[in-house]
Amino acid sequence: HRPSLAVVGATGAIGGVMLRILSQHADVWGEVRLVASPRSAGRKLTVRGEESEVLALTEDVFDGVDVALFLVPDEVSAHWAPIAAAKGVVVIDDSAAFRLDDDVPLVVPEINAHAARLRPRGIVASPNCTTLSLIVAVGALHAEFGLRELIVSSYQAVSGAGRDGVAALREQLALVAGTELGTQPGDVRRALGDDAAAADSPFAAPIALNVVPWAGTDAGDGWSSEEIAIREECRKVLGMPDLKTTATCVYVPVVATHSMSVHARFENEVAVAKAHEILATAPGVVLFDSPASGDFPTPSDVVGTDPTWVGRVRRSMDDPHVLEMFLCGDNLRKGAALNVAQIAESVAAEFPR
Ligand code: 2RA
Repeated sequence: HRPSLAVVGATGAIGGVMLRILSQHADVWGEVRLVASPRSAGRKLTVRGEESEVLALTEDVFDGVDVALFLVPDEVSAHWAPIAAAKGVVVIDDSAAFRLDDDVPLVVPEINAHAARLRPRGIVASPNCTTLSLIVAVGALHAEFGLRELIVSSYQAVSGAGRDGVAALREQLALVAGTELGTQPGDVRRALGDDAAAADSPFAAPIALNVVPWAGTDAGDGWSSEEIAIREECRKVLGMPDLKTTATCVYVPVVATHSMSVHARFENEVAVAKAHEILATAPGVVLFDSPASGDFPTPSDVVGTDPTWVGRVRRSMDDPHVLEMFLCGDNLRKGAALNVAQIAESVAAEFPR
């Protein structure tokens, strides 16, 4: 039979992208059930060309479901994913709740597809958006050159912080547009400070006319949770628990698509021509690297697309083992919904036809 699917969090930012992906991909599913908080239940959404009513998240909603996609905040997943799994549902979870648990595989199909088959708790986790964009490119280079160290700086889009992040950027941009703000220390902060909408911002500083070097929560010793997530998730997906990894995570006034500058040191000496060859053929990667003709990825040019776009590939002038590059990946597509859909489709293939 064709397995049945539940999409939990169907009304959220990632849920919306998931419904589009399910409508675009080869259809491997029987019934598709849309689920959200009781507040959103009763809304009608379209998936696979059919309108469907959103059901409230309850234990019973998982009756008869084979696979459930959880596209919800950490605390919702932490509570509900084990409930669904206990009913025999295979859960593919996009939250951070289980990513680093030893008995939950963390899967990027281009890198470690096999890991999804061993899931003792019935839960498979999908990495953070920053990890995902990064790892399809770096993992391909690792297979050839042998990765030894990663140093990453991110330029993250506001939709990483959900619909509130996008709302904050739009509201703040409206307040600063056409002004002379951004010329005096603190003038942007002051101009936004009393605005109620700006006060609701999920960002630690103004995001209009600015960049904000803080993403997530305090992880101790000066690190943000997003920086630790990149380190631990890259180690887990690559199966390299001792990989040296340092990240600095920064929000920028971009709506969707995260960018990263990457310094990767390898065991073997690297050559740009060989790196180009690998990146040009790696699944999930597009090489776009002719900077003299203006060909390099930018978030506003690649938003809405599936792959990680890589450009500015250079060999370090000081170390023949080091590649520098710049990459962009849509944090809502591969960075979230697409990777979850890819894992789910590989699980669907396990069901007898
Ligand atoms: C972000 N990775 O991009 C975080 C949460 N999705 O903001």
